[in-house]
Amino acid sequence: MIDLHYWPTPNGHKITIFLEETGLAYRILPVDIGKGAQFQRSFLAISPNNRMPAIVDRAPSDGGAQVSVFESGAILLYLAEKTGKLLPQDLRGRTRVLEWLFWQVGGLGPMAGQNHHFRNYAVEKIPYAIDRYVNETNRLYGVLDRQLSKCDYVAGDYSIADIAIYPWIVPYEHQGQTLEHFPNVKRWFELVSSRPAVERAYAQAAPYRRERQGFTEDERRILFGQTSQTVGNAV
Ligand SMILES: N[C@@H](CCC(=O)N[C@@H](CS)C(=O)NCC(=O)O)C(=O)O
Repeated sequence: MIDLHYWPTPNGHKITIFLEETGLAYRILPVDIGKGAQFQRSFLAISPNNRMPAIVDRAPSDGGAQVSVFESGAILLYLAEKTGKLLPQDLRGRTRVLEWLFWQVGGLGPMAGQNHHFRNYAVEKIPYAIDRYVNETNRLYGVLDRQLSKCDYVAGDYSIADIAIYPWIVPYEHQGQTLEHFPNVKRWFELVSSRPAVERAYAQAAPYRRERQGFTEDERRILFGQTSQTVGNAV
């Protein structure tokens, strides 16, 4: 049984997709990031970056004490190694998947995240910041499109690379992008969207979704107002 500390955001969806694809038993422990649950001491003990997702594996493959993992890329890698699924074992196949996994966690995720922030969430609309992140997201979509012109999935067969990237393409309209400009991304996006496990993973989000758009003042302070001094006293 895997404990998944989760909230329905792109980084959270990565892990439910993996778990649904592989059938590993799991339970969701919600981390309401708008209420500051990510700063609770018990959560910081397993996720020192005060971000979700994080997992606790109570039955690790070495038979030892439970293992906790934070950072979505590290979690996907850990679970792929635990199950022997969705990550090739040969040197070249594995390296290719890891390249695109790291491309997502180091590039697409942070850039699209800042794009969401400045384009959609910031009270003050700063044209330079919006252009910078919309353009950089656009460049990254172009990189992905070129890669997907060579293969059905990002790194050969369907893998943790696709699982990491897909949830960051789902909100493409919020990133000021259109898939019509990226035909290979569009084809791949439709292919991944139609996977039953992906549909089941997104269905897990339903109980935690809120109707209201935008953030309250408290949520803005909790999500966008932290410094090194406030973490741990944020709630
Ligand atoms: N690099 C981290 C990013 C995780 C992350 O940013 N999680 C966000 C939600 S998508 C979060 O927990 N935000 C809470 C906050 O900003 O306080 C990963 O890939 O796991």
